[in-house]
Amino acid sequence: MSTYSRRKFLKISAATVTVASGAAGAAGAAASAKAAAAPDKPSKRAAQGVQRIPTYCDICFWKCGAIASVRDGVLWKIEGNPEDPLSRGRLCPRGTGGIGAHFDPDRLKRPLIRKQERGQEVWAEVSWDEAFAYIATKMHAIKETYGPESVAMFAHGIGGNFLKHTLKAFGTPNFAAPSFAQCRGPRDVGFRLTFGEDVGSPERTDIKNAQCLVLIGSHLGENMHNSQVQEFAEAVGNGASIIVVDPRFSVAASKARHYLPIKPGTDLALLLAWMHVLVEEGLYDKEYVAAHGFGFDQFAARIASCTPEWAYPETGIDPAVIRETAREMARHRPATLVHPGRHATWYGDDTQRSRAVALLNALLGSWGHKGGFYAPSSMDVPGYPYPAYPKPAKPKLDNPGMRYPFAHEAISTGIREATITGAPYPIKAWFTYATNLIQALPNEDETIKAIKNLDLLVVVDVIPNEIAGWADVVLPEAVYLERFDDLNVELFREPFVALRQPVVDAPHGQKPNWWMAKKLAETLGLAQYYPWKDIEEYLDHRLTAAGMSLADLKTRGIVRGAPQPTVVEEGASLAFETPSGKIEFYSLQLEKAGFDPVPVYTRHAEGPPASFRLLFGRSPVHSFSRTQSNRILSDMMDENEVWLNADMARRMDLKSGDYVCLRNQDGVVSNRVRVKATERIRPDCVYMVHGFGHTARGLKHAFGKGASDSQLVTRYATDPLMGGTGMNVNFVTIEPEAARG
Ligand SMILES: Nc1nc2c(c(=O)[nH]1)N[C@H]1C(S)=C(S)[C@@H](COP(=O)(O)OP(=O)(O)OC[C@H]3O[C@@H](n4cnc5c(=O)[nH]c(N)nc54)[C@H](O)[C@@H]3O)O[C@H]1N2
Ligand SMILES: Nc1nc2c(c(=O)[nH]1)N[C@H]1C(S)=C(S)[C@@H](COP(=O)(O)OP(=O)(O)OC[C@H]3O[C@@H](n4cnc5c(=O)[nH]c(N)nc54)[C@H](O)[C@@H]3O)O[C@H]1N2
Ligand code: SF4
Ligand SMILES: [Mo]
Repeated sequence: MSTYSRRKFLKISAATVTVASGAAGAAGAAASAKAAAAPDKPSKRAAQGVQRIPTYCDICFWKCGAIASVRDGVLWKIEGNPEDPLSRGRLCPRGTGGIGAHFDPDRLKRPLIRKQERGQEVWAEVSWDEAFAYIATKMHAIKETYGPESVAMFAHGIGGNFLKHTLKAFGTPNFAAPSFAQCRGPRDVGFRLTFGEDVGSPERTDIKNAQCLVLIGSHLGENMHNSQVQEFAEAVGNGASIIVVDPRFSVAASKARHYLPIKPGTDLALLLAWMHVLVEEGLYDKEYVAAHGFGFDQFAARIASCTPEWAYPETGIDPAVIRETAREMARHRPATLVHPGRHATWYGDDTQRSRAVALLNALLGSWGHKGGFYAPSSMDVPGYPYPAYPKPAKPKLDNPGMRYPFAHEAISTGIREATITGAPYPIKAWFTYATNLIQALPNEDETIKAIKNLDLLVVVDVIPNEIAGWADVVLPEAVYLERFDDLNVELFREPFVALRQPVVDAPHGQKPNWWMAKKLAETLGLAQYYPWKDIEEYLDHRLTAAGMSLADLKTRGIVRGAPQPTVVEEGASLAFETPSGKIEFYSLQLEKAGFDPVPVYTRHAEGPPASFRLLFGRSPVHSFSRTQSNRILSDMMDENEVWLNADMARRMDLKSGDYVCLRNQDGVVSNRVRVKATERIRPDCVYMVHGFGHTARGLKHAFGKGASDSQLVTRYATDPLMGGTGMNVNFVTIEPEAARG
C-alpha cells in the first residue's frame, strides 16, 4: 500500500473528522484497552514473532478482505488484503480500528440467563450446556402449543447463516433483517420495477468511471463503504463532475461542482423536473430508450407538467440550476451515474422516489454502460448438501395477504407487529443475531411491547448492547477476528471467494456462531442437519465442490475468478427481467396493483411550529450502534453532535459546544448532546450521527455519551409498496440541558 494512496483515501473523510492517522492512534488505544481485557488463560497461539493471517472484516457488511498481524501471540494490526477486489489493499478507518473489538473490556464473556424482569439487565452466568438446555426446553414448549412457526429470527450479516439453518430445520419460515424494511428495501424494489433487477450489495455502481456522479443524500466519505469511497476519490481525481443534493453540506458536497441544498423530503419533485428537462429539451438517450424502453410516451405525458418552475417552490432549488444540472448530466451520458443510495427509507414514498432515480438513469442510458451500472458476477460455489427442511404448516407472517405487494424480502417490522397483535398467528420466541433491534427499528416502544409478549428472547451478540438488556438468554459470540464464518461469495465487478478465519483466540471462551448453531440443533434433536464435524470440514466440502481447497484459501484469504464482461463497452449484453422484457418507464404491474405507474410527487407534512426535521446519517469512524464501545474508534469520536444552522443557533442564543436536549413531537426527550452550529445545514432541519446515546448499562464506556436518534424516531411512514419504514418524519425542538429533569 503506498502512502500516497492511503492519504488520498482518508482525505475524503477529513472535512468532518480528524482521523487519528492509522496505526499510531490505534496502537495506543489498543494498549490501554488490552490491560482491561485480560484473557481467562493465555492464548494457545502464543507463537513468537509476527504472523500475518488473511481474513475479512466485519465492522460493516462490505466484508473487505484483510490481513491481520499477530505479534508474539497478541493481535497487533489489520490492513487491507491487496488481492481483494473490495478493499484493494486498504481498509476504511473503521476496519483499521476493528481490532478494538477484540480488546473491548466490556465484551460479553459468558452465557447469561435472566434473573429479574426483562430490561433490568440482571443475569446469572451459566454454562453453555445450561444455556442450550434452557433454550431447547422453551422452544419445545412453544412448538407444542403454537407450532414451530412461532419462533422468529432477526439477523444482520453473514454470521447469521448457521443459526438460520438450525431454525429452518426446527420448522419456522420467519426470518428478517433490518437491512430491508429499514434500509435498502425501497431502492431495491424501485430498481426491480424498472430494470427487473436491483443494484445489490456491494452496489453495481461504476463510480470510478463515471464522468458525472449525482449523489442524492448518499453521503460517501461519511458513509464509508470502502470500494465506493475509493472509487469516489478516483472519480474526483479524474475530474468527474459531481452533483450533490443534500439539505446538509456533506463531505461529498465539499467535492461537488454543483451543490443543491434541497428542502428535505422533496427529492421526488427535483427528479421529476430533471426528467422533464431531459425529455422536453430532447437531451435523453433516444436510441437507448427506443431500443430498451417500455411505455415511454405515457411516461413523457405524465411528467409534462413537472417543470423546474413547478419544482422550485417545493424543493427551494432555482429553476435555472435544475436546468443546468440536467444538461450537465446529459453532456456526460451514458457515463452519468445517478447513485441509487442505500439507506433509502426516508419518507414512506421511497420506492417511488427510488423508481424515479432508476428512470433518470434510464433516460441517461447508464444502466449497462461504463460509468453507470455494470453487470456483476460471482463464483459458483455450491451450498452444502443438507437434508431437506420440514415444510412449515403456516406461511411466513411478516406480510399477511401480501399487504405490501412488492416486498420480495421479509419485513422486520411486520414480524414485530405480528408479535404484538398475535395475528395472523402468535410469535413467542425471537432470536436476534448481530442486530440491535432497539436502535435499528423505529419506535422503540413497539419493539419493547412485542418483546414483552415473548416467552423467549435469545440474543447473540459480542457486547451487552440495548437488545441484550431485554434478553432471557444472552449468548456471547467470539468477534470476527476469533472465528471462521461462511464463505463470502458476493456478486461484484469480478468473481471472488473470501474466507474469514480466526486470527487470535476468544479471550473468555466466547464461541463462534456456527458452533452455537450446531450445538443448539443437537440439543433440539436435529443433529442430522449438521453432518459435518466442524466448520473447517463444511468449508472444505463447499470449496472442493467448486474446485478449490480450504488449505489454499487459508493462506491466500481470497481466490479470484476470471473477470467477465461487465458493461456493453466490454461486450456485455442488456437484458431486463421485467414483465415487458424492457425498462419500464410506465409500469403496468404498479397500475394493476393500484399504484402510480409513473412516480407522482406528493408533499409531506411539516412539523409543529419552531421545530426542526430530524435527519441522521453516518460517521466515517463508526458503524451503526455497534462500535461506540470500541476504544480505538471511540478515541476518534466519543459522542455525536447535533448540527444546527448557525443563524438559528444565534437566534436561540446557542453556540457550538453547548449541551442541549432534543424533544420530539411526541414528547420524547433525548440525552444531552452538544450543538454544532454551522452554515452547513439548512435552517429547517437538524442532523446527527446514528448509533450514540447508549442506554445499556453494561456498555460502561459508551453509556450515556451523545444522543440517540433512534429514541426520537417514534413515528415512521410505511411505504405502501413494500412495507419500508420511512424514518425522516420526526421533528424536534431544542431545549436547554436542564429541561430533561
Ligand atoms: N434511527 C435509525 N435507525 C436505523 C438507521 C439509522 O440511521 N437511524 N439505520 C438503518 C440501517 S441503514 C440499517 S442497515 C440498520 C442496521 O441495524 P443493525 O444491523 O441492527 O445495527 P446495529 O444497531 O449496529 O446492531 C448490530 C448489533 O450487532 C452486534 N455485533 C457486532 N459484531 C457482532 C458479531 O461479530 N457477532 C454478533 N453476534 N453480534 C455482533 C452489535 O454489538 C450490535 O448490537 O439500522 C437501521 N435503523
Ligand atoms: N462509516 C459508516 N459507513 C456506513 C455505515 C456506517 O454505519 N458507518 N453504514 C452503511 C449502511 S448499512 C448504509 S445503509 C449506508 C447509509 O448511507 P447513505 O445511503 O449514503 O445515506 P443515508 O443514511 O440515507 O442518508 C444520510 C444523508 O442523507 C441526507 N438527507 C437526509 N434527508 C434528506 C432528504 O430529504 N433529501 C436528500 N437529498 N438528502 C437527505 C443527510 O443529510 C445525510 O447526508 O452507509 C453505509 N456506510
Ligand atoms: S468498509 Fe470498512 S468497516 Fe466495512 S468491511 Fe470494509 S474495512 Fe470493514
Ligand atoms: Mo443500511
